[in-house]
Amino acid sequence: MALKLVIVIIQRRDLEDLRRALAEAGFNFTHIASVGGFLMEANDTLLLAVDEGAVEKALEVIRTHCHVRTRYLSPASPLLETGGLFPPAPVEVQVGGAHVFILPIEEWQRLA
Ligand code: 2BA
Repeated sequence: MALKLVIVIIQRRDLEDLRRALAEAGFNFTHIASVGGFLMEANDTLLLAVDEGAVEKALEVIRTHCHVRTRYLSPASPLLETGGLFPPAPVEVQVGGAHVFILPIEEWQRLA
């Protein structure tokens, strides 16, 4: 059976639930602490090597445990820096549930 590498980027708040659910469903994974390039906030990346036939199950678990949240950003304003009176309105940003990349694995070796 073909193997796939599932790379999942999630919000930190979803990590504990998702870790537990993936472990209970029998998935092995590696957790890497990461940082989003736009918000520059801590998020988390999980790497799962799974049989092709188990990818849908993994996605189902991820879908169930990763939630969309609304964040409000206060953009830096050149006006404020020069003493202007009107701060810019916060910008609404939807974050999550999860970004998932699915790649083929050409070869997997465990070197011991
Ligand atoms: P961040 O890069 O910190 O992005 C956080 C949220 O900010 C994004 O949520 C999106 O709603 C917004 N955002 C990102 N870039 C933007 C831009 N240029 N203009 C306006 N709004 C922007 P999500 O889309 O749910 O992304 C959550 C995290 O997933 C990202 O954190 C990043 O770490 C990762 N990610 C998203 N797309 C990716 C991609 N194509 N490749 C690699 N990582 C990605």
